[in-house]
Amino acid sequence: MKRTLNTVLIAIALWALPSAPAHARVAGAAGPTFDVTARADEISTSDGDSMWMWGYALGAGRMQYPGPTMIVNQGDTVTITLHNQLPVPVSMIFPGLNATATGGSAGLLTQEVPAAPPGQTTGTVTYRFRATSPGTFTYFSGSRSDLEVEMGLMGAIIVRPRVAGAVAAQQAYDDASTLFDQEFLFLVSEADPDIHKQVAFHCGPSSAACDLSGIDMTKRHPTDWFVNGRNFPDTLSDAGDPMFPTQPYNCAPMFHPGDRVLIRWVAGGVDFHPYHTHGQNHVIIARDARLLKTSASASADLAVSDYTTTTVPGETVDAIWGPWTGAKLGWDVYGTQDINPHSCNAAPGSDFDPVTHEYCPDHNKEIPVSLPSQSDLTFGVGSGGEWGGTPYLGVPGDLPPVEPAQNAQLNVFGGIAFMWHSHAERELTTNNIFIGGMATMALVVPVSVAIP
Ligand SMILES: [Cu+2]
Repeated sequence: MKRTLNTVLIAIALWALPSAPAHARVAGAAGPTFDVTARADEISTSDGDSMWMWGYALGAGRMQYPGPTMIVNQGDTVTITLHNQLPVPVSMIFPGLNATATGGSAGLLTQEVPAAPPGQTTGTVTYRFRATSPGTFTYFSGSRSDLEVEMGLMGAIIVRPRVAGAVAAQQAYDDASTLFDQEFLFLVSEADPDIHKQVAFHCGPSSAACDLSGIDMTKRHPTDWFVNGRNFPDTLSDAGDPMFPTQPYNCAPMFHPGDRVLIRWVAGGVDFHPYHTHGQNHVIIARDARLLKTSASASADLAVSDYTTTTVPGETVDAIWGPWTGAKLGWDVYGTQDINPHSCNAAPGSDFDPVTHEYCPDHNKEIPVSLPSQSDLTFGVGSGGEWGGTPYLGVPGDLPPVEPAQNAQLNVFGGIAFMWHSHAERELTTNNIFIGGMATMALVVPVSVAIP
Protein backbone atom coordinates (compact mmCIF):
# COMPACT_ATOMS: atom_id res chain seq x y z
CA MET A 1 0.00 0.00 0.00
CA LYS A 2 2.92 2.32 0.80
CA ARG A 3 4.28 1.72 -2.69
CA THR A 4 0.90 2.60 -4.19
CA LEU A 5 0.70 5.87 -2.29
CA ASN A 6 4.27 6.78 -3.17
CA THR A 7 3.69 6.17 -6.86
CA VAL A 8 0.55 8.30 -6.80
CA LEU A 9 2.48 11.08 -5.07
CA ILE A 10 5.28 10.84 -7.65
CA ALA A 11 2.70 10.95 -10.42
CA ILE A 12 1.08 14.06 -8.93
CA ALA A 13 4.50 15.69 -8.58
CA LEU A 14 5.23 14.96 -12.24
CA TRP A 15 1.88 16.45 -13.28
CA ALA A 16 2.94 19.66 -11.56
CA LEU A 17 6.19 19.89 -13.55
CA PRO A 18 6.34 22.18 -16.56
CA SER A 19 6.07 20.73 -20.03
CA ALA A 20 8.70 18.03 -20.65
CA PRO A 21 8.89 17.49 -24.40
CA ALA A 22 10.68 14.35 -25.49
CA HIS A 23 10.61 12.21 -28.56
CA ALA A 24 10.40 8.43 -28.58
CA ARG A 25 12.62 6.84 -31.19
CA VAL A 26 12.72 3.30 -32.46
CA ALA A 27 15.40 1.28 -30.63
CA GLY A 28 18.04 -0.28 -32.82
CA ALA A 29 21.63 -0.33 -34.01
CA ALA A 30 23.13 2.70 -35.74
CA GLY A 31 24.91 2.13 -39.04
CA PRO A 32 26.23 2.26 -41.61
CA THR A 33 28.36 -0.85 -40.81
CA PHE A 34 26.93 -3.96 -39.17
CA ASP A 35 28.58 -7.23 -38.17
CA VAL A 36 25.96 -9.95 -37.87
CA THR A 37 26.10 -13.65 -36.94
CA ALA A 38 23.26 -16.13 -37.40
CA ARG A 39 22.87 -18.10 -34.15
CA ALA A 40 20.36 -20.32 -32.33
CA ASP A 41 18.84 -19.60 -28.92
CA GLU A 42 15.52 -19.56 -27.08
CA ILE A 43 12.85 -16.90 -26.58
CA SER A 44 10.13 -16.65 -23.92
CA THR A 45 6.48 -16.70 -24.89
CA SER A 46 3.73 -15.18 -22.75
CA ASP A 47 2.12 -18.58 -22.02
CA GLY A 48 5.21 -19.30 -19.89
CA ASP A 49 6.81 -21.51 -22.52
CA SER A 50 9.98 -21.05 -24.53
CA MET A 51 10.74 -21.54 -28.20
CA TRP A 52 13.88 -22.62 -30.08
CA MET A 53 14.80 -19.92 -32.57
CA TRP A 54 17.32 -19.02 -35.25
CA GLY A 55 18.14 -15.34 -35.55
CA TYR A 56 20.62 -12.64 -36.44
CA ALA A 57 22.87 -11.48 -33.58
CA LEU A 58 24.79 -8.23 -33.49
CA GLY A 59 28.55 -8.70 -33.00
CA ALA A 60 29.24 -11.05 -30.09
CA GLY A 61 25.69 -10.60 -28.75
CA ARG A 62 23.05 -13.29 -28.35
CA MET A 63 20.65 -14.23 -31.10
CA GLN A 64 17.71 -11.85 -31.06
CA TYR A 65 14.12 -12.04 -32.27
CA PRO A 66 13.57 -10.10 -34.42
CA GLY A 67 17.06 -9.38 -35.81
CA PRO A 68 18.71 -6.01 -35.09
CA THR A 69 16.73 -2.99 -36.27
CA MET A 70 19.34 -1.32 -38.47
CA ILE A 71 19.06 2.47 -38.49
CA VAL A 72 20.92 4.35 -41.21
CA ASN A 73 20.70 7.68 -43.00
CA GLN A 74 19.77 8.44 -46.58
CA GLY A 75 22.91 8.51 -48.74
CA ASP A 76 24.84 6.07 -46.51
CA THR A 77 26.68 3.16 -48.08
CA VAL A 78 25.59 0.34 -45.81
CA THR A 79 27.82 -2.70 -45.27
CA ILE A 80 26.57 -5.84 -43.52
CA THR A 81 28.97 -8.71 -42.86
CA LEU A 82 27.25 -12.03 -42.15
CA HIS A 83 28.77 -15.01 -40.29
CA ASN A 84 26.99 -18.24 -39.54
CA GLN A 85 26.85 -20.61 -36.55
CA LEU A 86 23.68 -22.40 -37.65
CA PRO A 87 23.65 -25.94 -39.09
CA VAL A 88 22.00 -24.62 -42.29
CA PRO A 89 23.14 -22.17 -45.01
CA VAL A 90 22.02 -18.60 -44.23
CA SER A 91 21.83 -15.38 -46.22
CA MET A 92 20.21 -11.93 -46.20
CA ILE A 93 18.05 -10.25 -48.79
CA PHE A 94 17.01 -6.59 -48.72
CA PRO A 95 13.85 -5.97 -50.80
CA GLY A 96 13.94 -2.58 -52.50
CA LEU A 97 17.55 -1.82 -51.54
CA ASN A 98 19.47 -3.12 -54.57
CA ALA A 99 22.20 -4.87 -52.56
CA THR A 100 25.33 -6.55 -53.87
CA ALA A 101 26.73 -9.69 -52.21
CA THR A 102 30.31 -10.95 -52.16
CA GLY A 103 31.84 -14.06 -50.60
CA GLY A 104 30.26 -17.33 -49.48
CA SER A 105 28.63 -19.59 -52.02
CA ALA A 106 25.88 -19.07 -54.58
CA GLY A 107 22.38 -19.66 -53.22
CA LEU A 108 18.95 -19.51 -54.84
CA LEU A 109 18.43 -15.76 -54.35
CA THR A 110 21.81 -14.40 -53.23
CA GLN A 111 25.23 -15.41 -51.90
CA GLU A 112 24.90 -17.46 -48.71
CA VAL A 113 27.14 -18.47 -45.79
CA PRO A 114 27.47 -22.28 -45.66
CA ALA A 115 26.14 -24.38 -42.78
CA ALA A 116 28.41 -24.41 -39.71
CA PRO A 117 29.67 -27.62 -38.07
CA PRO A 118 28.82 -27.79 -34.31
CA GLY A 119 30.69 -25.15 -32.31
CA GLN A 120 32.15 -23.49 -35.40
CA THR A 121 31.54 -20.29 -37.32
CA THR A 122 31.47 -20.09 -41.10
CA GLY A 123 31.63 -16.95 -43.14
CA THR A 124 31.51 -14.51 -44.55
CA VAL A 125 29.22 -12.85 -47.04
CA THR A 126 29.35 -9.06 -47.30
CA TYR A 127 26.18 -7.32 -48.43
CA ARG A 128 26.38 -3.72 -49.53
CA PHE A 129 23.81 -1.19 -50.67
CA ARG A 130 23.43 2.55 -50.94
CA ALA A 131 20.45 3.88 -49.00
CA THR A 132 19.31 6.16 -51.79
CA SER A 133 15.81 6.85 -50.47
CA PRO A 134 14.33 7.03 -46.96
CA GLY A 135 11.68 4.81 -45.38
CA THR A 136 10.96 1.53 -43.60
CA PHE A 137 12.49 -1.61 -45.08
CA THR A 138 12.84 -5.24 -44.09
CA TYR A 139 15.44 -7.98 -44.45
CA PHE A 140 15.26 -11.74 -44.11
CA SER A 141 17.06 -14.92 -45.01
CA GLY A 142 16.94 -15.75 -48.70
CA SER A 143 17.99 -19.36 -47.97
CA ARG A 144 15.08 -21.78 -47.49
CA SER A 145 12.98 -18.75 -46.48
CA ASP A 146 9.84 -20.76 -45.72
CA LEU A 147 11.58 -22.35 -42.72
CA GLU A 148 14.25 -19.76 -41.86
CA VAL A 149 11.84 -16.79 -41.64
CA GLU A 150 9.54 -18.91 -39.44
CA MET A 151 12.60 -19.66 -37.28
CA GLY A 152 13.27 -15.94 -36.81
CA LEU A 153 15.81 -14.84 -39.43
CA MET A 154 14.32 -11.44 -40.24
CA GLY A 155 14.41 -7.81 -39.12
CA ALA A 156 13.76 -4.17 -39.99
CA ILE A 157 15.79 -1.36 -41.55
CA ILE A 158 15.00 2.33 -41.08
CA VAL A 159 16.51 4.87 -43.47
CA ARG A 160 16.17 8.42 -42.10
CA PRO A 161 15.75 11.16 -44.71
CA ARG A 162 18.22 13.89 -45.50
CA VAL A 163 16.70 17.29 -46.17
CA ALA A 164 19.11 19.80 -47.74
CA GLY A 165 21.98 17.55 -46.65
CA ALA A 166 20.98 17.28 -42.96
CA VAL A 167 19.45 14.18 -41.36
CA ALA A 168 15.79 14.95 -40.53
CA ALA A 169 15.30 12.80 -37.42
CA GLN A 170 11.66 13.86 -36.86
CA GLN A 171 10.55 13.13 -40.41
CA ALA A 172 9.76 9.80 -42.08
CA TYR A 173 10.36 10.97 -45.66
CA ASP A 174 11.88 14.02 -47.31
CA ASP A 175 8.63 15.92 -47.10
CA ALA A 176 7.18 18.02 -44.25
CA SER A 177 3.83 16.16 -44.37
CA THR A 178 5.68 13.21 -42.80
CA LEU A 179 6.83 15.08 -39.66
CA PHE A 180 6.23 13.18 -36.43
CA ASP A 181 6.63 13.69 -32.68
CA GLN A 182 6.94 10.03 -31.65
CA GLU A 183 7.74 6.91 -33.64
CA PHE A 184 7.17 3.22 -32.90
CA LEU A 185 8.08 0.04 -34.74
CA PHE A 186 5.42 -2.67 -35.13
CA LEU A 187 7.23 -5.66 -36.61
CA VAL A 188 4.45 -8.28 -36.72
CA SER A 189 5.15 -12.01 -36.99
CA GLU A 190 3.79 -15.41 -36.10
CA ALA A 191 5.16 -18.86 -35.22
CA ASP A 192 4.13 -22.50 -35.08
CA PRO A 193 5.76 -23.96 -31.91
CA ASP A 194 5.62 -27.50 -33.37
CA ILE A 195 8.03 -26.54 -36.16
CA HIS A 196 10.43 -25.06 -33.62
CA LYS A 197 10.26 -28.27 -31.53
CA GLN A 198 11.01 -30.35 -34.63
CA VAL A 199 14.00 -28.15 -35.54
CA ALA A 200 15.32 -28.36 -31.96
CA PHE A 201 14.92 -32.16 -32.02
CA HIS A 202 16.31 -32.87 -35.50
CA CYS A 203 18.79 -30.01 -35.78
CA GLY A 204 19.51 -28.83 -32.23
CA PRO A 205 22.61 -28.91 -30.02
CA SER A 206 22.04 -32.56 -28.99
CA SER A 207 21.10 -34.00 -32.40
CA ALA A 208 23.76 -36.17 -34.02
CA ALA A 209 23.33 -34.52 -37.41
CA CYS A 210 21.06 -31.81 -38.73
CA ASP A 211 18.25 -33.54 -40.62
CA LEU A 212 15.40 -31.25 -41.66
CA SER A 213 13.95 -33.60 -44.26
CA GLY A 214 11.01 -34.55 -42.03
CA ILE A 215 9.78 -30.97 -41.54
CA ASP A 216 6.71 -30.38 -43.69
CA MET A 217 5.99 -26.63 -43.92
CA THR A 218 2.61 -27.32 -45.60
CA LYS A 219 1.42 -28.53 -42.16
CA ARG A 220 2.37 -25.20 -40.57
CA HIS A 221 -0.26 -23.92 -38.12
CA PRO A 222 0.84 -20.80 -36.17
CA THR A 223 -0.47 -20.43 -32.62
CA ASP A 224 1.82 -17.63 -31.36
CA TRP A 225 1.73 -14.01 -32.55
CA PHE A 226 4.29 -11.29 -31.88
CA VAL A 227 4.94 -7.55 -32.06
CA ASN A 228 8.69 -6.82 -32.17
CA GLY A 229 9.34 -10.42 -31.09
CA ARG A 230 7.19 -10.43 -27.94
CA ASN A 231 3.63 -11.54 -27.11
CA PHE A 232 1.24 -9.33 -25.16
CA PRO A 233 1.62 -8.34 -22.32
CA ASP A 234 5.42 -8.81 -22.65
CA THR A 235 5.27 -6.13 -25.39
CA LEU A 236 4.80 -3.59 -22.56
CA SER A 237 7.94 -4.50 -20.58
CA ASP A 238 10.94 -2.24 -21.10
CA ALA A 239 13.21 -2.55 -24.12
CA GLY A 240 16.32 -4.44 -23.00
CA ASP A 241 14.49 -5.97 -19.99
CA PRO A 242 16.83 -8.74 -18.68
CA MET A 243 13.73 -10.98 -18.47
CA PHE A 244 13.92 -11.16 -22.27
CA PRO A 245 17.65 -11.51 -23.13
CA THR A 246 16.90 -12.62 -26.71
CA GLN A 247 13.89 -10.29 -27.26
CA PRO A 248 15.40 -6.84 -26.68
CA TYR A 249 12.64 -4.76 -28.29
CA ASN A 250 9.37 -3.76 -26.69
CA CYS A 251 6.32 -2.07 -28.18
CA ALA A 252 4.89 0.38 -25.66
CA PRO A 253 3.69 3.49 -27.52
CA MET A 254 3.43 6.54 -25.27
CA PHE A 255 2.62 10.04 -26.46
CA HIS A 256 1.10 13.39 -25.53
CA PRO A 257 -2.17 14.94 -26.64
CA GLY A 258 -1.42 16.79 -29.89
CA ASP A 259 1.42 14.45 -30.94
CA ARG A 260 1.75 13.00 -34.44
CA VAL A 261 2.62 9.33 -33.86
CA LEU A 262 4.48 7.50 -36.62
CA ILE A 263 3.76 3.77 -36.80
CA ARG A 264 6.27 1.75 -38.85
CA TRP A 265 4.64 -1.61 -39.62
CA VAL A 266 6.89 -4.40 -40.89
CA ALA A 267 5.22 -7.68 -41.90
CA GLY A 268 8.00 -9.97 -40.70
CA GLY A 269 6.20 -13.31 -40.96
CA VAL A 270 4.53 -15.15 -43.81
CA ASP A 271 0.87 -14.44 -42.91
CA PHE A 272 -1.38 -11.40 -43.35
CA HIS A 273 -2.13 -9.39 -40.19
CA PRO A 274 -4.89 -6.75 -39.90
CA TYR A 275 -3.63 -4.26 -37.31
CA HIS A 276 -6.20 -2.06 -35.56
CA THR A 277 -5.46 1.21 -33.75
CA HIS A 278 -8.15 2.03 -31.21
CA GLY A 279 -8.95 5.62 -30.33
CA GLN A 280 -8.53 7.15 -33.75
CA ASN A 281 -7.81 6.44 -37.40
CA HIS A 282 -4.26 6.39 -38.73
CA VAL A 283 -3.25 7.91 -42.07
CA ILE A 284 -1.18 5.60 -44.29
CA ILE A 285 1.55 7.73 -45.87
CA ALA A 286 3.79 5.06 -47.43
CA ARG A 287 3.89 1.43 -48.50
CA ASP A 288 7.15 -0.43 -49.09
CA ALA A 289 9.08 2.79 -48.37
CA ARG A 290 7.30 4.62 -51.18
CA LEU A 291 5.50 7.83 -50.22
CA LEU A 292 1.87 7.61 -51.42
CA LYS A 293 1.80 10.56 -53.78
CA THR A 294 1.10 11.49 -57.36
CA SER A 295 4.23 12.21 -59.35
CA ALA A 296 3.60 15.96 -59.44
CA SER A 297 3.00 16.25 -55.70
CA ALA A 298 5.60 17.02 -53.05
CA SER A 299 3.46 15.63 -50.20
CA ALA A 300 1.61 12.37 -49.59
CA ASP A 301 -1.54 13.41 -51.49
CA LEU A 302 -2.61 9.77 -51.94
CA ALA A 303 -2.48 9.04 -48.20
CA VAL A 304 -5.53 7.18 -46.89
CA SER A 305 -7.17 7.17 -43.49
CA ASP A 306 -8.14 3.85 -41.94
CA TYR A 307 -8.71 2.22 -38.55
CA THR A 308 -7.27 -1.19 -39.49
CA THR A 309 -4.37 -1.83 -41.86
CA THR A 310 -3.58 -5.27 -43.20
CA THR A 311 0.07 -5.85 -43.97
CA VAL A 312 1.10 -8.31 -46.67
CA PRO A 313 4.06 -10.62 -45.79
CA GLY A 314 7.33 -8.85 -46.55
CA GLU A 315 5.62 -5.48 -46.81
CA THR A 316 6.23 -2.30 -44.80
CA VAL A 317 3.59 0.37 -44.11
CA ASP A 318 4.14 3.80 -42.54
CA ALA A 319 1.18 5.60 -40.97
CA ILE A 320 0.62 8.63 -38.77
CA TRP A 321 -1.86 8.28 -35.91
CA GLY A 322 -3.19 11.40 -34.25
CA PRO A 323 -2.91 14.07 -33.17
CA TRP A 324 -5.28 12.92 -30.43
CA THR A 325 -6.69 15.55 -28.10
CA GLY A 326 -9.95 14.09 -26.84
CA ALA A 327 -11.77 16.78 -28.86
CA LYS A 328 -15.55 16.48 -29.25
CA LEU A 329 -15.95 13.58 -26.84
CA GLY A 330 -18.47 15.83 -25.10
CA TRP A 331 -16.68 15.73 -21.71
CA ASP A 332 -13.53 17.22 -20.26
CA VAL A 333 -10.78 14.56 -20.53
CA TYR A 334 -8.83 16.44 -17.83
CA GLY A 335 -11.74 16.16 -15.38
CA THR A 336 -14.08 18.73 -13.92
CA GLN A 337 -12.89 21.55 -11.66
CA ASP A 338 -13.79 19.72 -8.44
CA ILE A 339 -11.55 16.75 -9.40
CA ASN A 340 -8.74 18.58 -11.19
CA PRO A 341 -8.75 22.39 -11.05
CA HIS A 342 -7.30 23.57 -14.36
CA SER A 343 -7.89 26.24 -16.97
CA CYS A 344 -8.34 25.98 -20.73
CA ASN A 345 -6.97 28.95 -22.62
CA ALA A 346 -7.68 28.55 -26.32
CA ALA A 347 -5.19 30.10 -28.70
CA PRO A 348 -6.66 32.96 -30.77
CA GLY A 349 -8.74 31.54 -33.64
CA SER A 350 -8.50 28.01 -32.19
CA ASP A 351 -10.58 25.79 -29.89
CA PHE A 352 -7.45 24.26 -28.35
CA ASP A 353 -5.21 25.23 -25.46
CA PRO A 354 -1.76 25.38 -27.10
CA VAL A 355 -0.01 23.98 -23.99
CA THR A 356 -2.23 21.10 -22.83
CA HIS A 357 -4.00 20.60 -26.20
CA GLU A 358 -7.32 20.55 -24.33
CA TYR A 359 -10.42 21.14 -26.48
CA CYS A 360 -11.86 24.17 -24.66
CA PRO A 361 -15.54 23.87 -25.78
CA ASP A 362 -15.72 20.69 -23.64
CA HIS A 363 -13.93 22.28 -20.67
CA ASN A 364 -15.41 21.40 -17.28
CA LYS A 365 -18.10 19.11 -18.80
CA GLU A 366 -18.77 16.00 -16.73
CA ILE A 367 -18.26 12.53 -18.20
CA PRO A 368 -21.81 11.52 -19.25
CA VAL A 369 -21.74 7.99 -17.80
CA SER A 370 -21.98 6.52 -14.31
CA LEU A 371 -18.57 5.16 -13.38
CA PRO A 372 -18.41 1.66 -11.87
CA SER A 373 -17.24 1.32 -8.30
CA GLN A 374 -13.78 -0.09 -7.66
CA SER A 375 -15.29 -3.34 -6.36
CA ASP A 376 -16.84 -3.93 -9.81
CA LEU A 377 -13.46 -3.71 -11.59
CA THR A 378 -10.79 -6.34 -12.20
CA PHE A 379 -7.17 -5.34 -11.68
CA GLY A 380 -3.95 -6.95 -12.77
CA VAL A 381 -1.56 -7.10 -15.70
CA GLY A 382 -3.49 -7.39 -18.93
CA SER A 383 -6.86 -7.12 -17.24
CA GLY A 384 -6.96 -3.65 -15.77
CA GLY A 385 -3.32 -2.77 -15.19
CA GLU A 386 -3.82 0.18 -17.52
CA TRP A 387 -6.56 1.73 -15.37
CA GLY A 388 -5.14 4.87 -13.78
CA GLY A 389 -7.84 5.12 -11.12
CA THR A 390 -9.96 7.75 -12.92
CA PRO A 391 -11.01 8.18 -16.58
CA TYR A 392 -9.24 11.55 -16.66
CA LEU A 393 -5.88 12.40 -18.20
CA GLY A 394 -3.21 13.12 -15.59
CA VAL A 395 -5.55 12.47 -12.66
CA PRO A 396 -4.43 9.21 -11.04
CA GLY A 397 -6.83 7.80 -8.45
CA ASP A 398 -6.65 5.31 -5.61
CA LEU A 399 -5.89 1.79 -6.75
CA PRO A 400 -5.93 -1.45 -4.78
CA PRO A 401 -2.60 -3.26 -4.26
CA VAL A 402 -2.00 -5.79 -7.04
CA GLU A 403 0.45 -8.70 -7.22
CA PRO A 404 3.14 -8.86 -8.44
CA ALA A 405 3.81 -5.53 -6.75
CA GLN A 406 6.28 -4.30 -9.36
CA ASN A 407 3.58 -4.56 -12.01
CA ALA A 408 0.80 -3.10 -9.89
CA GLN A 409 1.04 0.36 -11.35
CA LEU A 410 1.40 0.23 -15.11
CA ASN A 411 -0.27 3.61 -15.42
CA VAL A 412 1.03 5.85 -12.64
CA PHE A 413 0.56 9.01 -14.71
CA GLY A 414 -3.18 8.73 -15.08
CA GLY A 415 -2.77 8.19 -18.80
CA ILE A 416 -5.57 7.15 -21.13
CA ALA A 417 -4.89 3.76 -22.74
CA PHE A 418 -5.97 2.43 -26.13
CA MET A 419 -5.48 -1.16 -27.18
CA TRP A 420 -3.68 -1.47 -30.51
CA HIS A 421 -4.03 -5.04 -31.64
CA SER A 422 -4.46 -7.52 -34.46
CA HIS A 423 -8.06 -7.54 -35.63
CA ALA A 424 -7.83 -11.25 -36.43
CA GLU A 425 -9.04 -11.98 -32.89
CA ARG A 426 -7.49 -15.47 -32.87
CA GLU A 427 -4.14 -13.66 -32.98
CA LEU A 428 -4.88 -12.18 -29.51
CA THR A 429 -3.80 -15.47 -27.97
CA THR A 430 -0.49 -17.14 -27.16
CA ASN A 431 -0.79 -20.87 -27.77
CA ASN A 432 -4.57 -20.61 -27.13
CA ILE A 433 -4.23 -18.52 -23.97
CA PHE A 434 -6.22 -15.27 -24.02
CA ILE A 435 -5.17 -12.51 -23.79
CA GLY A 436 -1.78 -12.58 -25.44
CA GLY A 437 -0.37 -12.49 -28.92
CA MET A 438 -0.26 -9.55 -31.29
CA ALA A 439 -1.30 -6.62 -29.10
CA THR A 440 -0.10 -3.72 -27.04
CA MET A 441 -1.50 -0.75 -25.14
CA ALA A 442 -0.91 2.77 -26.44
CA LEU A 443 -0.84 5.32 -23.63
CA VAL A 444 -1.69 9.02 -23.88
CA VAL A 445 0.05 10.88 -21.05
CA PRO A 446 -0.17 14.53 -19.98
CA VAL A 447 2.27 16.94 -21.63
CA SER A 448 4.10 17.20 -18.29
CA VAL A 449 5.22 13.56 -18.47
CA ALA A 450 8.45 12.89 -20.40
CA ILE A 451 8.26 10.21 -23.08
CA PRO A 452 11.03 7.65 -22.39
CU1 LIG B 1 -10.59 -3.79 -30.32
